[in-house]
Amino acid sequence: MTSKSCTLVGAPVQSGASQPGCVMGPDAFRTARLAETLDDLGHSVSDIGNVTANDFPDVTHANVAIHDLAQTVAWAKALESAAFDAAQSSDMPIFLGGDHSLSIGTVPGIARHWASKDRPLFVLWLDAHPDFHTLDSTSSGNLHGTPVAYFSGLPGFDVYPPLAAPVDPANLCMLGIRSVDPAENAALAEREVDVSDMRAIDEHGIAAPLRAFLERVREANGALHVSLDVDFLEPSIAPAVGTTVPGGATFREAHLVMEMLCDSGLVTSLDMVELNPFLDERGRTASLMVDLCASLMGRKVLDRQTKRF
Ligand code: Z70
Ligand code: MN
Ligand code: MN
Ligand code: MN
Repeated sequence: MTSKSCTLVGAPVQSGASQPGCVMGPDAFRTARLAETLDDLGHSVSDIGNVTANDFPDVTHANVAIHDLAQTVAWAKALESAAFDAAQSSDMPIFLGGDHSLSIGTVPGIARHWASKDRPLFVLWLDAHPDFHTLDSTSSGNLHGTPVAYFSGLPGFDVYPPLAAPVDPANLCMLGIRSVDPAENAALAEREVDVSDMRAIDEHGIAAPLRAFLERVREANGALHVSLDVDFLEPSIAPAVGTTVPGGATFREAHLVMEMLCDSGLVTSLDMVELNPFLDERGRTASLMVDLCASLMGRKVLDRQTKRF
C-alpha cells in the first residue's frame, strides 16, 4: 500500500466499561511496538500521546443504571476534537483505547471532518456486540454499549454532545455480532442495519458480506472508519477483554478482514478498543491487535500479488 501519515491518539477511557483496566490500553499498544511496526511498513508515524479529559460536565439521566456519565461525556468532547484535528492533519488517525465508549467521540469527530469534504462516512463495526443501546434502553448502564446508536442519530442522547454529522444507519456494517440485547435487536431491525451475525458468517464466510459492504463504500465515494473491538476475536486467542463472548472471529478470519480492507484502499481511520492489559497473558492480545493493524496497513504474506478468486 502507499505510504500514509499515521497519527496515533491515546484514549485511555475506562468509564464506559464495567471493570477497570482499559486505562492501560494505549501503553500496552505502545509496548507491543505499534508505532515501530507501522514505521517498518513504510508509513510515517506520529504518536501525539494520550488525550486527557478533566472538565466534567454537570449531567444526569433518569436511567439510574447509567454510571460515569459525566466522565464519558467529557471524554467524548475531548476525543471529538482530537479526532477532527487528527483527520485534518494526517491520512490515518488510529485511536488507541480505551473502552468502546471512546467512539462516542472519535466517530463524530471523523464524521465532521469528512462532511467538510462532502464525503459520506461509512463505519465498519467489528465486535461481538452492536453497541446500539440508547441511554433509555441500557440496563447494564455501561456506556460502551451506546456509541453506535448515538452517532447514528437515534433520539434520546440530549446529554451527549450535539452531532455535527450523524452517520446514516445505511452506511453501517457490523461483523462478528453474537451478543445482542432485546432493545438493540428491535432498534437494529427498525433501522435495517447491515448486521452479519456469527450464524451468517458460518454459513457464507466472512469475506462475502465484507466484499458487498466495500462495494457500497466505493460506489458512494465514501470514507471508511473501522472500529475494532478486542471481543470481535475468539477469546482463546484474545483473552484481554472484560466481555469475552465465545465463538468469535478466528485468527485467520480476522487477518483476512484486515487484508481485504487493506486491498480496498478505502480505510481512512481506525479505533482499536477494549484491550484490558490487566487481563492479558504475556501481552498476546496486545500483540495480536498490533499484528491485525499491520495487516490492515500493508503487511502481506507474499510480496507478489497472488491470484484472487
Ligand atoms: C451489553 C451492554 C458491550 C462492548 C460490551 C454489552 C455492551 N450489550 N460493549 N462490550 N464493547 O452492557 O449494554
Ligand atoms: Mn464494542
Ligand atoms: Mn464488544
Ligand atoms: Mn459491559
